[in-house]
Amino acid sequence: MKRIIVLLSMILLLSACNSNKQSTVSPMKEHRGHAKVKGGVYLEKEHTQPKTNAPLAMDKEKFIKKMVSQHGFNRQQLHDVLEQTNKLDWVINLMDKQAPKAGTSTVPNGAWIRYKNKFITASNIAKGVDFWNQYQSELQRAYKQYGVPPEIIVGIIGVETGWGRVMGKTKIIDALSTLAFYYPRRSEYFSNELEDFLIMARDEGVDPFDLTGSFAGAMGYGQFMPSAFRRFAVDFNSDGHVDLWDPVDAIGSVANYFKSHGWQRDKKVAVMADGQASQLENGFHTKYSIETLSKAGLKPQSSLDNYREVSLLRLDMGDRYQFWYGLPNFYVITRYNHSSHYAMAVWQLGQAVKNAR
Ligand SMILES: [Ca+2]
Repeated sequence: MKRIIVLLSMILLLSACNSNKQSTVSPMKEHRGHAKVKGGVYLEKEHTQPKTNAPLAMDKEKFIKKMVSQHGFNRQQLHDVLEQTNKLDWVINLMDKQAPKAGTSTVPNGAWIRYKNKFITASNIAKGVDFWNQYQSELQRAYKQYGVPPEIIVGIIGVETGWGRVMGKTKIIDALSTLAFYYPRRSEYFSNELEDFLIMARDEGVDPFDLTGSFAGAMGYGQFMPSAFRRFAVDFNSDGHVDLWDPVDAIGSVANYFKSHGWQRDKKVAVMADGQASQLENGFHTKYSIETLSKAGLKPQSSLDNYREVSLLRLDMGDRYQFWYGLPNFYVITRYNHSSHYAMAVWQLGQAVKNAR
């Protein structure tokens, strides 16, 4: 997934405290049907939306041509479907606000503490325990099959959606068509996502206008993007459908995502260090030998699972920095969202829920 998702998750989780639990009935199940035209998507009813005259970042006709020639979509129906989408200017504004910014603080100011406190709270831990207890057998089955432990799956679904409480209310087709056709900076990425989304809706027999998610098109319990759906989502409850709004399919899909990105069964994630090494570059993408870190002044607080090469992680605790040895499984968590804070929050939330059970 992308950095945008975690920022969204933060906003959503903050608002989650004030909102009631959403219906857990999957929109996939509610609206599953059959397409009326060959190569078409299923449409529950005629969707009529105002047309827009704004300039295009990507040629709609070119997109339609590709969907017809490569995936056998019905040209006229797809044209009509895209005509009925809404251009969401607020989505473009939000995306602009989240464009990468340069420059970070050089003195500790508590950035990690502020981030962590959005997710690792007593109320969140209690909700995580409930989720774990409810889906204990499925979480165990996922661990057995994919090697990914319950605390990681529980941590991901907790940080992403508060265990299904906040899965987003934006029409995915509006979000994705807005970003594909009216947002040049990410147009290529989002037109590919729109492509995968339409294929998903057609394959699963759901009306694409019925599916809601984040403003960037992330869906369901684990906030999968459509491309992740096509590559990694699985039918973990064996009902014949792959449904990101079904908690059991989401559990299997998150586990499969991790396994596919190189998760190593029963290996550690990260180990805290004694000492300081502020002179070294840090981040999940860095690579150091244990000897280099030792010479810099760091010592692991427990075994490093025989790894000889690690990343150097630095958490801003407000009054000081805390250093960690990042192991390969930590890097795998960042494949879900490219952020050390994100990965650390997922892991620590999962651990906290595990300890509270
Ligand atoms: Ca299923």
